[in-house]
Amino acid sequence: MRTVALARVAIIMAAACGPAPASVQTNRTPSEPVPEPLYDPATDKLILTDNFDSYTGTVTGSSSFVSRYPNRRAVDRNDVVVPIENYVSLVSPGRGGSGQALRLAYGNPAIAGSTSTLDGAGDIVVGPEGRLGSVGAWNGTLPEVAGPYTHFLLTMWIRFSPGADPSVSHAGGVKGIMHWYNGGRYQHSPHRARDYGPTFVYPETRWDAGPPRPPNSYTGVKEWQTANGEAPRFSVYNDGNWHRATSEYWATGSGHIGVRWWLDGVLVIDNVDNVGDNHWGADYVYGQPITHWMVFGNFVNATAAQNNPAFTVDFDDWIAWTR
Ligand SMILES: [Ca+2]
Repeated sequence: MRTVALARVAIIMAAACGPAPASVQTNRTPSEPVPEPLYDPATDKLILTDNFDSYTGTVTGSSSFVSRYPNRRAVDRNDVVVPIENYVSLVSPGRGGSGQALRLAYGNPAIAGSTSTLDGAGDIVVGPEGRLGSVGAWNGTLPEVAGPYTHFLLTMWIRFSPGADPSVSHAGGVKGIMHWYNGGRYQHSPHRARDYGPTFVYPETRWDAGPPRPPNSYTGVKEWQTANGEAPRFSVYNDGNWHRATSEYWATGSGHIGVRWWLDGVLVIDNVDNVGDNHWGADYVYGQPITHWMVFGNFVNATAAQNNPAFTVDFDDWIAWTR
């Protein structure tokens, strides 16, 4: 997994999934931004919610993080698999000034520009893999709905160490929020890569929702909802404050297809029922329903991990649902 570069993943995924449907019905005016969805217990079906407050430790105590999230992976900067607690911790207070949050440490603190003193990983993968396949599998009390999900909504709060940048040492950055399906994933990655011409690297890191996804001016499709029609700059979100990320996926069987993504309540991308024809060569086609998510992925190789300034990324209050 680690050696597969972003662009390569995109090409493989595009080839495997085939062309997107030419068009799907919509009753929405394209110029009208869709408001950020909020979980409604009266009408929605909760998949999972977690505030990380009750855990006694990453791996220790009567209620450890790994007892709830048994499928995980941590790899050091030399590509060696290590115990997850080397790079994953619970920090207090969490969002809102109380409780706990989950902290992932990346990169090399010896590199200039580090925004964390923690020894950092080359790869961390944590999340509810294998926990969403049957009703009650999460903690036995939630009204969990078994996946995979053709309509999947996920909100999480994310905080980066101030000035964090996963894409200093390599344009590929890290994989970011990974929405997994059978055999692959839809990624929301911080990176600088462009797999289309004429310039192949952004001068600054972007937070993409694609593999990578070109500006609207290149695709001819209004997917990015940002003012310039491009992936948002990562520098807006690496200020040390909590930011809210909400993604909505539609895939196969629901009558709709595509992704929406809101950052701090602002719609940054929307291609639901308007995914285009992928003439630019590499994009997701949303043909597979979501099984689970994982964060926050890996650098493209050990050299990139070793040479990237250290940073941390925290997570709190994630909630997933379908409707
Ligand atoms: Ca919390």
